[in-house]
Amino acid sequence: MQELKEYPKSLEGSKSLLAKYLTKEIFQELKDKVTSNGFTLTQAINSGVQNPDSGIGAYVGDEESYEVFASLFDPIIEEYHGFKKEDKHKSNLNPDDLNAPNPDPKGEYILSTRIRVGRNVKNIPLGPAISDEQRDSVEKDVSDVLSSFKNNLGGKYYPLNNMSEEDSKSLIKDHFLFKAGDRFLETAGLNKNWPNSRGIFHNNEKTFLVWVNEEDELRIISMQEGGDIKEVFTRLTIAIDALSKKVEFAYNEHLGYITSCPTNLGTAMRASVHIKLPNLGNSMDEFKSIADKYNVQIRGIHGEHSASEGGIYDISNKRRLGVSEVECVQDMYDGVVALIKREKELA
Ligand code: ADP
Ligand code: ILO
Repeated sequence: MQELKEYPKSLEGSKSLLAKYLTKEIFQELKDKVTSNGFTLTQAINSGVQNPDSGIGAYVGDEESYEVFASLFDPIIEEYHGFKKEDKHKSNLNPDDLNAPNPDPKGEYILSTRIRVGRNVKNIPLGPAISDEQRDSVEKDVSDVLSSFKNNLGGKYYPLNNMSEEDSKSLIKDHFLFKAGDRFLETAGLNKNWPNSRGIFHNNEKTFLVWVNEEDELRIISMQEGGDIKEVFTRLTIAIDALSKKVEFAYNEHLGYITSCPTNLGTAMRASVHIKLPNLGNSMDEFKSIADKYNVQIRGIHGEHSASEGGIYDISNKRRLGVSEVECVQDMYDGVVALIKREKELA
C-alpha cells in the first residue's frame, strides 16, 4: 500500500467519523507515525478513504494504534460510545443481573436472538496487521481449544478453505457464517490470504458458534430462535468463561477488550434480535427516533450494510464501551420492548 503524503480527497464530503475528525492538521500530525508492528495511518484509514460511504471508516492494527493515533481515535470513540479519555471501562457478565423476561412469549415479533462478543489474542497484532503465520497459529490454537469442549458447547471446527461452496452459502443464508468479500474489511486489510486460516466452529444445535479470523480473531456467538434473551446471554457467558481459561485475550482497563474497529471496543458485544416491525418500517423517521432514544441500532436482515426483507429488522445495542455486558443486553432489551409497544399501536 502506497503511504499517503497528502490529505485524501475522497474524504471531502464524506459523512464518516473519519472524515469528521481527521482534519488536515491531524493528518499532518499523524501521517508519519508508526506502531511497533509497523502499522501506519494510511493503513488505519484506508477503508474509509476507499469507501467514503463508511459510517466510521477506520480500523487499527494493534492495541498501540489507539495510543499512537489517539488524536484521531479518541474523538471517534467519544462520539460513538459517549466515552471520554479519562473514563474507565467496566464488566459484568452475571446473567442474574439482567432483567429481561421474554418480551414476546407468543413469538409474534421476534424470530431469533443472537449475542456475540469479539476477542483478539493478547500480544498478537489485530487482523489488519497480522502476518499469515500468526493468523495460522491463532486458527490452530483456537480450534484445538474449541475441539476439546464437551456437552452443550461441544462441536466441530469447519475451516473455510475446506468447505464446499454449497455449505458456505447455506451457512451464510441461515445467518451462521460471515460473508466473503466485504469491501470495508477488504480495504482494511482484513481479507488477506482469504480463505486460509478462517473458519467456523459450532455445536450440533448451532446455538454456540465461534468465527475464527474474520474482523476479529474470535467472534464468540450464542444464538437461538425466539426471544429468550436471558438464555442466550447465559450460554454466551459460559462459553466466554470456558474460552478465557484457555486463551488470553487483549484487554486494558481503559478500552476493555481490544478490537480492530473502534465501535467494538469495551465489551465488544452486539446483542441483537431479528424482529418483524413492518409498520415501524413504514414510518422510518419514528423508527429511527425510538432507536436513538434507546441507544439501539437498526440493521438489515443479512447483517451490517444489508437491507431489511419482509419488514424484518436486526435491532442491537449501539454502545459497547463504558457500559457492562449486562447493560449492553439491557439496552437492546429496553429498545425492543419499546419498539414492540409502538408496533402494536401502529398495527
Ligand atoms: P456482527 O454481529 O459481527 O456485527 P453482522 O451484522 O454482519 O455482524 O451479522 C452477522 C450475521 O449474523 C448476519 O448473517 C446476520 O444476519 C446474523 N444475525 C445478526 N443478528 C441475528 C439474530 N438476532 N438472529 C439471527 N441472525 C442474526
Ligand atoms: N467500517 C464500516 C463498519 C463500521 C462498524 N462495523 C463493524 C463491522 N465494525 C463503516 O465504517 O461503516
